[in-house]
Amino acid sequence: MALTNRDIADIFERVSDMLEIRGDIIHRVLSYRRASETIRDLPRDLRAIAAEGTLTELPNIGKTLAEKIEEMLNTGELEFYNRLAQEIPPSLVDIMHINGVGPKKAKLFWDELDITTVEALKTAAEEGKLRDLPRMGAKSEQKILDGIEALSRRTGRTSIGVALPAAQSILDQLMALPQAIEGAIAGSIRRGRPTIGDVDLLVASDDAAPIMDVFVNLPNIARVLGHGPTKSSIELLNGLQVDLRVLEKARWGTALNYFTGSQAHNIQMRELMLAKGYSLNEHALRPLDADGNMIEDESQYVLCATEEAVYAAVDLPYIPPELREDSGEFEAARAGKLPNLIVLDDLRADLHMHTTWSDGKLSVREMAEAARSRGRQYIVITDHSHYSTIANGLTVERLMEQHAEVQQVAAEMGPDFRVFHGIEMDIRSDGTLDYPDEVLAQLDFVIASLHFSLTQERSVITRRLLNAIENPHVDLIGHPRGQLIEQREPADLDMDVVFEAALKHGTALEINANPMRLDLEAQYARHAVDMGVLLSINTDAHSAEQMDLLHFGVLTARRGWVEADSVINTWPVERFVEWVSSRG
Ligand code: DGT
Ligand code: CA
Ligand code: CA
Ligand code: ZN
Repeated sequence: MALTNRDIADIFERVSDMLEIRGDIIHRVLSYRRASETIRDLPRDLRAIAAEGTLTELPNIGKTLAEKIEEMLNTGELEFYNRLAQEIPPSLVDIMHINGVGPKKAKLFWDELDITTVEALKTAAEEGKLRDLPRMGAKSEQKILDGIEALSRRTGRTSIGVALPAAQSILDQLMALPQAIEGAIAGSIRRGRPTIGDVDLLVASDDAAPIMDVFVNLPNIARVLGHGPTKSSIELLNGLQVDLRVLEKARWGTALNYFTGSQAHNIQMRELMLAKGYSLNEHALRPLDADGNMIEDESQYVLCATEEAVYAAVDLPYIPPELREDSGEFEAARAGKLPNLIVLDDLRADLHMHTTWSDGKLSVREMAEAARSRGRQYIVITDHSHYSTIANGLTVERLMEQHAEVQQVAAEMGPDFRVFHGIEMDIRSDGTLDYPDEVLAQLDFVIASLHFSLTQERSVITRRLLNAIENPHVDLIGHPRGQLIEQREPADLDMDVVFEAALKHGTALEINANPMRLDLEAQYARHAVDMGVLLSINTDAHSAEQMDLLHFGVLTARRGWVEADSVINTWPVERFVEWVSSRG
């Protein structure tokens, strides 16, 4: 089978990892890794670029790598990789991806114990064979077992940050066709799950064929997986599968409801329908006779053009998609207690962003202008504190210099767009805060975040976070659990204790809207607001484009049953100012 962009990116990534294990110079290791990243994010098919002869114009692709890409496109293989695999077992790469194991340890296990697979490493760790190796011990042996456990929890699903824009772009192209009447992204994206298995698109039309034809002939897709009259599937260059179903408008409600799911929600819907004397599938409500058998007369089928009609058939109000997980939404709907979910327009402010003073791309003024042009009414500039040296964190001295600049920009922006000065302060590994109280007292708003030593044990890291929550100057905890979706496990915090403390001290907790983070995740956000804890949804933007990610935070909040009033940056600026001034 012909190799796709994703296959080629995967091969380069493996080559890079294998070279690193072999101990090649870092420059060579990185050249393959960067090429892999370039290819993975490429919006166009490599085959087309190769045909134009412009491979070397891509970032991070020189002559040698371009030749290797052509070799793979032409032969489906890479001779260099095959030779390398004779020398370094490719399965060592999986070992290197265990949290806490790098290339050196992978090589150590291979050299000393002939371990080449994760399975063999697990057995060796369980049998206590790793602890006596150089630079190892019982504790690091246990960490490796934890790391293997964490690795097995990774699912290979795609971030919603990648899947949603891809789905929207395809849907937009289909909706531009005259035959398309209505369209929607269904499935897990519509429910706002942080990760996506595959994309489910629905289009209503009386003439499916031209829509299907455009779909399977979209430019820059990896392959067509199926092409039928009402359902087709394609695979995108990044490996994501997209299913499209085309159906008549009269059945839109039942189809959209069914394909939005979740499966657990659908099962409950079917039960409710049965109690009403209907069998429900993705097409229609089909009446049952007195013995509970389906009546085969199609003229008696009930078609629903809207989802509202589907819910009305079981005497329920419309249930928003983000709640459809069979986690209490039916009870709430029956009791008339569905939440009035927050919407993007409720957010008046963004309270977490970075500038060139630390690791951001734009100046204070440019970030302010970018936020204003996106309709925000106020922002807080929150660069990193000193402890984050890799992010060019601010010493107290530089913080004070920045203060002058923020005030200048604030003055120039006028009264209708307020710019406040804050900080994203590190909670150091030893649990102390990165600035003394008298410095914090001078800032308009203080975020405290954990960035380092996230694998500390539960009691230690929980205590660390409490130090920040309990400090009267700290207003918000940034990305509280420290997770990176599909990449880094959250810290092992005792969240009940965290919520109790946040409630007691009135400290808000963030829903970081960056789709790599989505932290707090929905189930934690729901628990927090249930207890009365305040939240804040922020982009943590390091560039203007990242300010457009706010809606992912809103989706996450909606999945967490969050209403606008619990979120401090929905408040008018006067109320926000009053709240921060009432604190330390
Ligand atoms: P994903 O793709 O893993 O991120 O999650 P979903 O929820 O998008 O799941 P998917 O794509 O397999 O199916 C889309 C929707 O179709 C799903 O949410 C509910 C519905 N569905 C699929 N298979 C079944 C099934 O076997 N039973 C029921 N009741 N519903 C199903
Ligand atoms: Ca899906
Ligand atoms: Ca699907
Ligand atoms: Zn941060």
